[in-house]
Amino acid sequence: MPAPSTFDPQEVVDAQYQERKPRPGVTTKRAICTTCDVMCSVVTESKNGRVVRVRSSDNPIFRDNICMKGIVAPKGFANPNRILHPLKRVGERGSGEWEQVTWEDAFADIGSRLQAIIAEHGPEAWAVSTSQWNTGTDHGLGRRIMNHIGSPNWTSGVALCAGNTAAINRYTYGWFPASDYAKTKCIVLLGHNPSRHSWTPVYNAIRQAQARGAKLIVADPRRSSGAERADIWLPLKVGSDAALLFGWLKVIIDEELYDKDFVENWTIGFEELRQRVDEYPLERVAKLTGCDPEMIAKAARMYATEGPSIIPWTPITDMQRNSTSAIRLQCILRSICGYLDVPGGETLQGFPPDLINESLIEMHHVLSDEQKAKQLGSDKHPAFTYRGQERFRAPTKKVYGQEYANIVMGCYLTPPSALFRAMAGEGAYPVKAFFFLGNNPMMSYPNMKLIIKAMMNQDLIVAHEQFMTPSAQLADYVLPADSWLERPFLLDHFGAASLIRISEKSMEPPGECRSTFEFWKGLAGALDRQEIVPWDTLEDFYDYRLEKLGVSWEEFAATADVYFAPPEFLKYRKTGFATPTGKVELRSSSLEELGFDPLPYFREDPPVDPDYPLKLFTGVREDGFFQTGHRHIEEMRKRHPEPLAFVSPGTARQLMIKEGEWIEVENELAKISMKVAIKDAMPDGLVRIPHGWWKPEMKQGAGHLSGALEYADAQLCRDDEDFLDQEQGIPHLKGVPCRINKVTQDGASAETVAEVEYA
Ligand SMILES: Nc1nc2c(c(=O)[nH]1)N[C@H]1C(S)=C(S)[C@@H](COP(=O)(O)OP(=O)(O)OC[C@H]3O[C@@H](n4cnc5c(=O)[nH]c(N)nc54)[C@H](O)[C@@H]3O)O[C@H]1N2
Ligand SMILES: Nc1nc2c(c(=O)[nH]1)N[C@H]1C(S)=C(S)[C@@H](COP(=O)(O)OP(=O)(O)OC[C@H]3O[C@@H](n4cnc5c(=O)[nH]c(N)nc54)[C@H](O)[C@@H]3O)O[C@H]1N2
Ligand code: SF4
Ligand SMILES: [Mo]
Repeated sequence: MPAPSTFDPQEVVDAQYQERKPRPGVTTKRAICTTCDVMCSVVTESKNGRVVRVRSSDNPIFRDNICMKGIVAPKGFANPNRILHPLKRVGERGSGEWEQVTWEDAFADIGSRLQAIIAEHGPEAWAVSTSQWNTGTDHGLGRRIMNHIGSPNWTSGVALCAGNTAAINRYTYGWFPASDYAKTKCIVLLGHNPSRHSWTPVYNAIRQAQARGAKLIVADPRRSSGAERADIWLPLKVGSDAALLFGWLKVIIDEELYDKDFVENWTIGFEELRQRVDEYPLERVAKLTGCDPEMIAKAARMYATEGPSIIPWTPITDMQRNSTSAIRLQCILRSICGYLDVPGGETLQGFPPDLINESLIEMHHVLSDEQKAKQLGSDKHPAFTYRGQERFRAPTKKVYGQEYANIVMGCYLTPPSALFRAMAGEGAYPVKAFFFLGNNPMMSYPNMKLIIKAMMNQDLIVAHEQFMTPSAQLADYVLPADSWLERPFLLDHFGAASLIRISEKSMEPPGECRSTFEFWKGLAGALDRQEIVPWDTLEDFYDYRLEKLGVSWEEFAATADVYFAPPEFLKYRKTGFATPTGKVELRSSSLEELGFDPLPYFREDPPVDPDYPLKLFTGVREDGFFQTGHRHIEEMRKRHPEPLAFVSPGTARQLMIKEGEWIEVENELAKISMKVAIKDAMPDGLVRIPHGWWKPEMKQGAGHLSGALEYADAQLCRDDEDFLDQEQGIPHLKGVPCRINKVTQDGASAETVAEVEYA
């Protein structure tokens, strides 16, 4: 996810501040924490060559941006579980037996095995999955190698977190906007619930905006901490965001609260949109969302009249059956209310202008059309694949200066489920080599059992990891990765905005841990294609990226906390929008060409299955962990010793389950174990499942996977068509039918109470 610009960049540059004097014997460095994807600017303090402390930045703009995960990071990376040497599997896949090898031997073997797979099955049989913020120094190099070798099959966690939003935003106005928290007058949070230890800078920005009088509207089925602070809380039914936004549009259009000039001059399809919106009178929306129609109308009026308003990117609508429509509706609201590219609204910034951007580094033009057409999933669910994004090439060149814009890395992705099906032998062609870097694929994509099957069916699996995750346990090679304390880093805000920030290297990597840059450089060498990654070191590569500015990395890092080119507002008046028509496409010509409804719509849930009468959503972040990580850190585990499933007091009563009791949460795919936590904030009938649970202390290897088979929510996440967004093929994680089983003393599941109660 892109670190949002929650501050006014000019203020950062203008800020006069003194760096705190280091204590004797202590070296300080300015760094960027990439323990989570919001990427705070922090300061590290080292003694005797090791980082002993992470504290917040001296720069007043960033000063409060730090959370417990950042503070504990040095301890987490120094944990004895850290993988320090390359490991090669011995015995069966998943046997849990490894031998230590050298990087050179590992790459020699990986290179020749990958070449053999490509010779037999074609380059498309090689797939890669990563998450950019973790890998940090990838910078598009993995993609660059794949494009040269000829494989389109790259996927990432960003397929269901921000990357897909970026790709879908292009269908309406050609770019992914950054929300201007610093000047906005009204903030709308669709679920999204930043808090003191979850996305701290965004939390701080929201609090600051509220302190200067900005309004806050929160739509959340749960009475979240954000809902408690909101001016309006809409307690909608889980998964019904798109319906709610139709309600807002109905009010805004009927009451003529939109920006008529903008609509007339800069949009196409308003009349058709109006007709579609008329299908959603407030009474219907109230039924679909469970919200009071008056409150829906009040919130819509607040958004339209108190502006400039922002609807910041929310991961919640990235993970719904109606994701494409829900995202498009947000884009449409921003547009017709006149909030696009204005201060306090949503700014369309383009590439960082003074940097060789990652889309250029990726070199998508070298991948042939024939290979692009082979991208898995692009037939059924093309929205963020090469096929779907093809029609933005020419307009993007016109407006932003180049054809390929892999904004947030989400624009030329393989939909994960299509990839795993092919890996499992159920696709149009075989995929036999799978690499994953900074990613725990088994637990981060839906249908974990399918992914395990897919992994067991591979000829070659390579992981670049810091820890022996359940996914890594099924690899042939686990290669040790460095951390953000141990490498320099140039952050370009995922190619979507004009900010650049820097991170100095604070200490040497332990053991034989290497950066992602070194990983890809090594692989290019092993494939006899050294010329694809011609730079000797990461610093040389950064020198190249900074060429336009005429400074070296060393000079740049020594002087710049933040570098930015001031965004130009209302630029579209000169250039038009980067869509095929040059206008904001309320009715999307591109979606229509792909065979989809060109207007947003709301697909209702399948009828309730009496066997699975409850609904679950996965998510709500735990303070001490990032996603599936950090379960090995003692201090953090003390805070969250076990996975907790949250239910309302009413639901607990009905199911006769008690606080702290172990239960099973079950659906058609699997059952997982959780402890009950009863919370007033939960609505009846909804179960909140924490994401990403496994226990590093439990037995490793196939059949065990360190407890992932027992606890991981990904087992319950469905990827059949009813539970996929039609345009993107991403899963519905917000409202999956399930039931709760009581567990008897000896651990066997008892008669399901849910059945008795709800039948
Ligand atoms: N069921 C379900 N699925 C989800 C979600 C959900 O809520 N429920 N959330 C989704 C969201 S929002 C996201 S962002 C994705 C995230 O999905 P992933 O990208 O898979 O994120 P993590 O689970 O944090 O796994 C990252 C791995 O990278 C490793 N790592 C950390 N730093 C480095 C590094 O510097 N180099 C290397 N090589 N490795 C490193 C960590 O040890 C960790 O194992 O998951 C998505 N999937
Ligand atoms: N400590 C910590 N912080 C993190 C992370 C972490 O793992 N740990 N992960 C980071 C990442 S990658 C991400 S993407 C963000 C995610 O962070 P958020 O965007 O805040 O997402 P969640 O915390 O999963 O859920 C937020 C809210 O969505 C509500 N919700 C659930 N279903 C629906 C729905 O259908 N509609 C609506 N409107 N609301 C719904 C929930 O009740 C919850 O209050 O957090 C980031 N911050
Ligand atoms: S919020 Fe915490 S974990 Fe995320 S970047 Fe900031 S300090 Fe690091
Ligand atoms: Mo995320």
